[in-house]
Amino acid sequence: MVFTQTLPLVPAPVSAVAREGRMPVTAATRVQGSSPAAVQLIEAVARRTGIRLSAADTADADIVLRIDPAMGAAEGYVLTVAETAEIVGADEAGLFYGVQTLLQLLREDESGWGFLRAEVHDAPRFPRRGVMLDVTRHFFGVADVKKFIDATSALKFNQLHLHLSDDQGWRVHIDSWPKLTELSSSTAVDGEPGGFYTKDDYREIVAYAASRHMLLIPEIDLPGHTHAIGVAYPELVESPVLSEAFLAESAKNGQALPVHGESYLGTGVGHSSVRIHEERTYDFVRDVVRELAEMTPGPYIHIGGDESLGTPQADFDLFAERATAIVVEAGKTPVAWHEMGSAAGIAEGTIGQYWGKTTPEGTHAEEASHFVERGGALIMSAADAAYLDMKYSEDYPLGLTWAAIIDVRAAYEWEPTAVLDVPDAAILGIEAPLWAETTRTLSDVERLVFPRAAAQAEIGWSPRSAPERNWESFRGRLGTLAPLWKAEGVDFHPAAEVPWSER
Ligand code: TNX
Repeated sequence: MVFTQTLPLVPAPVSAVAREGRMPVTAATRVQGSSPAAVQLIEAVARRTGIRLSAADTADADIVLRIDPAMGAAEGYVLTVAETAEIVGADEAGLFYGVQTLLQLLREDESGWGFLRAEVHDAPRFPRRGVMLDVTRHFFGVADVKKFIDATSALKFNQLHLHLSDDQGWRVHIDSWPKLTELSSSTAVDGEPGGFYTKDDYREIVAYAASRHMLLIPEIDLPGHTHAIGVAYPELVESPVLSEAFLAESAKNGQALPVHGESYLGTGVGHSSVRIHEERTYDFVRDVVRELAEMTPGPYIHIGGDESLGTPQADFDLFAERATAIVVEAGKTPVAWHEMGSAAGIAEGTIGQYWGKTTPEGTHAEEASHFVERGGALIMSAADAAYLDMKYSEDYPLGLTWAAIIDVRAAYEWEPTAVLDVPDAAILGIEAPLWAETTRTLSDVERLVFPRAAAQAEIGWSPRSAPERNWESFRGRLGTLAPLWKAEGVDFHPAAEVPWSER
């Protein structure tokens, strides 16, 4: 059996050699140091096994964690488990990832708990490995976001993109435009309750993500997906543009049409736009970007740009140029959905997020390539492979189908450098978005995200040439995550393609 020699690790490391036997884990097992990674290890082992390892500040502890900057590769680590265990991180993130790998080696058998013996050398393929959570169509509070961070950072994702504004709601407080949260945050799709993050909530999420080595990327979606802005400030937003397709879709779904200045509870897209030729629009964008930049330590601000279907092309391009320039003036690097690549003068260095298909359609590839021509780079979120909100199967109760039906194998089998005709170096990494039209609870979110996020984690982290980097190996390794998710209370879809293990 091929799986018996394979270590139960996802994402697959650069190299891993299984050794004979296990290192027992008992209450007498001592972990060196009080580093954040050591504390996280002790807490995670306690949650999983009920055994609380002791902290001991001696170099002869049973589990030693240390940083060696000479190791080079950012986020890399070397993990050795024999009589004792050692994790050497290239940096704090590397140490954290070494701990995540060690936790996947923690297994229970007839003799009790132990770490499988192994020697692992590891570092990521791509510097950016992201997940996106849409908190607009349904709102998820701080505790939910923290749990989402825990479960995704354990798969070595290092970027959390929060989609903070859309037609259905505005989800972060902005002091200079207070009506946004006062009037535009209380509802969600189908009239479900909404919500928003205070500035303290937002800072708490940023800090929590950082403690798990995840960088927060806030998105304010512009110039479309802005109906909610018009509920608070009607003068900033055009009247809804209702295309034939939009009317048909709304009728099919039995959803009321959007009305200027009133909350929108449907899921239609492409009907809204801010006023492109009003200076006040840019005062608004400047204030929002400034306040977000002040509370976002990471280098990026996402300015949206998708599906502005009712906005004339020239207006859209003008807006894209001005909005990205505003982000640069605020000292941040703009990120935008690939449509903004239509603007000749988009700010230099803007990062494009490609959400077309694995075989590009229409103008998508051309728009995406323009970011690279302007000195920027790309994040790949191919909708028919990496989208976490697509159904697993036709009859799956959650999710949408417009891009594809994505089973676990389809989520796994795509190559981010093979989609567009750009140099490999222009691909910063991948991002897997979870759009929240159909997810009312965090459990709903988790069942769409897990296990498919693990497939995206492996695509983002593991070398394309790693011996285990194939579906047959992946499905076996993936199945071994079930007991870890159960111990953490993370719901997942037990897809029939995967041989799930009990322990
Ligand atoms: C398209 S992908 C959208 C979102 C929807 C999503 C649903 C993208 C940039 N925009 O507004 O939520 O499809 O899958």
